[in-house]
Amino acid sequence: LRTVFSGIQPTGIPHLGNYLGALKPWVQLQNESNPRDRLLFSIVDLHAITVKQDPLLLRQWRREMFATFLAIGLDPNRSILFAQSEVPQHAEMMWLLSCFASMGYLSRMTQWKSKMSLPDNASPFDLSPESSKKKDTPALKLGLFSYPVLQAADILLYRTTHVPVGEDQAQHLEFTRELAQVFNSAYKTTIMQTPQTMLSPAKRIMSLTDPRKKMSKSDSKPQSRIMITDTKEEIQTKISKAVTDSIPGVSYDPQLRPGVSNLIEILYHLSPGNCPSPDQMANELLGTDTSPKELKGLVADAIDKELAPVRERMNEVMSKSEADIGKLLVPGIDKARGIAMPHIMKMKQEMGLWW
Ligand code: AQP
Repeated sequence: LRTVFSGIQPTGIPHLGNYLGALKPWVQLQNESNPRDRLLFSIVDLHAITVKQDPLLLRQWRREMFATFLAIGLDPNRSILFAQSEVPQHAEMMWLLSCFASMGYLSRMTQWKSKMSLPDNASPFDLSPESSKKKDTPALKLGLFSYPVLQAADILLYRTTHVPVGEDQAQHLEFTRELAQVFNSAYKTTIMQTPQTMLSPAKRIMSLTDPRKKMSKSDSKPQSRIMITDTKEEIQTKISKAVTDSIPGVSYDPQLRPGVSNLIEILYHLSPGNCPSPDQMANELLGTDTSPKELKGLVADAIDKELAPVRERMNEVMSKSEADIGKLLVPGIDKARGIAMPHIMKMKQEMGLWW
């Protein structure tokens, strides 16, 4: 039997990358899994506060993210849906694991560097308050630096066997497995389950304005992403302005033609079963006779077809009162705590933290 855990940060309305890379595969997993599998999907709000957040906006985004869960078809009777901050064991587990996390390993992770717009070879030790003042770079916060430890805690807390994520998270999963093994060997135990990564087929949907960067909720340019609540007109406008190139026809070559290839990739993931790969889709269905403009028309229609029902259900859920939405979250919080608590107890016993 499998235990599946995955999370998403409440840092804005999810975009097409989150939808194809995470949310849609979660619903498929839920609908195809053995009824005895355990599925946990979390709004990881403790991760969101590793960068500055406006409290009112964060509150709104948490609510919108939960509405998104329901709108895409996650079922609170089948999946355990909850916000991370409502289950205090995540923070407790993080502390226990922090005592095993290597600073060297964490300094090589890319997330804190990309969130602070630092080069890949940046070192946390160059970012003490004194040196950062000199360089006009904000000081690196412990929470942002240790983000992967919290992510490992999220996963290991439920003895998760499978973690469905996009490619950007693969490095963190590697770290999680390493921490699990370090803990097991330190206490000569098997209490920590080593989880498997389930990479979604839509590994990395790229920004529409800069197709060499991934599509992201926190990109300052709203035109860079399709939000799952965008209207048909908004989808058409954003896709029609998506950066492509001046090479005639369409072909799949992410290095040479990142913009066109990203659009083909999107179309491919929205046309299940039509073609075995984006490459073949470009060669067989599209080819040199299709102009980038025609490709954009096909992509915009496919996105709208996919997102129209999600949009409608999202509006329905958001029209419920705050109290009614809150009530729907309670069973998930209780179930998550019910799994987390005994596991933390066992860990503490292994560690000598009991009377
Ligand atoms: N562009 C993407 N293509 C495919 N999958 C993606 N994911 C994110 N962006 C893409 C997957 O979505 C899940 C949830 O991501 P997250 O909210 O935890 O944070 P993130 O990966 O940092 O995503 P964003 O949208 O870029 O948020 P911000 O801007 O707040 O950092 C993960 O499974 C991720 O792989």
